Amino acid sequence: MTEKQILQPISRSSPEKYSEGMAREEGALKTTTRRSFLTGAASAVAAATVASTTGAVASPLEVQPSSKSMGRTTVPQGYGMPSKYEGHVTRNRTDVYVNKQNYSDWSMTPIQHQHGIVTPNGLIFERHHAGIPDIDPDTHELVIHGMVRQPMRYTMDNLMRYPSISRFHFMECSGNGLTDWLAVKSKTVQQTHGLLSCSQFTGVPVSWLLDEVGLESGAKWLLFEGADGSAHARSIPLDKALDDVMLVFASGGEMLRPENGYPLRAFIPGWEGNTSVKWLRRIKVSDQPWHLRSETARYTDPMPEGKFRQFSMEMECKSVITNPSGGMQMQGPGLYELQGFAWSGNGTIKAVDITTDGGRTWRTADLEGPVLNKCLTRFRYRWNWDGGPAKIASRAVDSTGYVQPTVAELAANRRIAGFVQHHNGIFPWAIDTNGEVRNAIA
Ligand SMILES: Nc1nc2c(c(=O)[nH]1)N[C@H]1C(S)=C(S)[C@@H](COP(=O)(O)O)O[C@H]1N2
Ligand SMILES: [Mo]
Repeated sequence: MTEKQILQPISRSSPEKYSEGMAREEGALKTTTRRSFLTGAASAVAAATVASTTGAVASPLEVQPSSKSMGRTTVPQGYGMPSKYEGHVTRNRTDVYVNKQNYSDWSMTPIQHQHGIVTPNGLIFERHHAGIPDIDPDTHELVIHGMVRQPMRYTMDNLMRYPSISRFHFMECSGNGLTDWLAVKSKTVQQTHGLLSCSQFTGVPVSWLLDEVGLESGAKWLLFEGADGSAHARSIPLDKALDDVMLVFASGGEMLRPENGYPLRAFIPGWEGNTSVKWLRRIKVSDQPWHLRSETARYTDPMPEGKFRQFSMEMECKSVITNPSGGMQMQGPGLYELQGFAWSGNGTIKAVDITTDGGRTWRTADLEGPVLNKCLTRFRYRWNWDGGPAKIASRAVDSTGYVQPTVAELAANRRIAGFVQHHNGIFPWAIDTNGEVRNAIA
């Protein structure tokens, strides 16, 4: 589907009202249609229509058809679905990579359509190496063994009888932004930054179970292994596990979706998504890491001297403007609110700066609470677009003082050829005089 998101300027006469979140003014009955979805060749004509509906309405409010009849009745039992008018909000595969099979695959979160910090469960990006297994929680078990005093086997029933905790965290694949290194650029923010999600995750801190099995002295690393066809596994340092690693069975208030690890996954806050092993079946305790495929052949960073860096697992501070973003269409000069997300695997977001002139000058954006540890933080910035060519970007700073680097700064510390992991560079969108927004990464 080729849809264009139309961005309406905020009425110039009432910017201060807008800041109170207003969509309607008393008396004049102004409506601010901030966006509308249009297809193909009709877009130019339709865009003009959208523009003309903004502003003062001459006639009094009419009774609309939905008020003249009874609505649909509630089904006695069923799972609620989004409005049929939201059908364009979907997870999508990449637009520039041609995947030759469906087993090692991924789909991306439409972050340009995400309101607030929580990604709906049906829109959490998917990344799997051997398809999505269908696991029955009644037969699924987790084993903890290795350098422990008492190896244990847990059913899902056992695990869910433990006290649990719920935490808001982001999850990002270390390959997020990998197409930005390619010659062919992705168009939308979904495709440049959509290997990213955020939810409230519920589960049991792994430290409680480790306490129960009893660690032997010298224990330093944990193996997490999945029950999927790839038997995906990662080595996690014990320090991290004891700090904040969770065994998660729910996100966004319900049990995990099959694609996200149902019925049980590891959740390693702030670290590359690959470490959060889904369909978790085994934890083994050892005194050293395993140097698995995802720690040697993959998920390593090429360094300038020709070596590869292993175990670079924290997702460093990053941000991106989601509105406006690639593929959207600005509707003429005026006041716009730039919005986006910032996040850091090393703490909270301290500040986000915005440039609208390609990095010459920077100004501070507003952060919207809650600002949580290792969690998406929303930023907003009001900008008066004069209709000229512009280059907009965001730059985040986290609680450690780390500043999101430019692509040039990143490149100076990495060997670019083949470099696909851990791209947290400042990301620019270009706005043309005709209002088109496009990927402007060099
Ligand atoms: N068992 C298993 N766990 C896995 C994977 C996998 O293929 N198998 N993929 C990993 C990768 S690369 C990422 S980015 C995250 C993605 O989690 P999500 O699909 O819930 O977004 O899961 C990780 N855990
Ligand atoms: Mo990943």
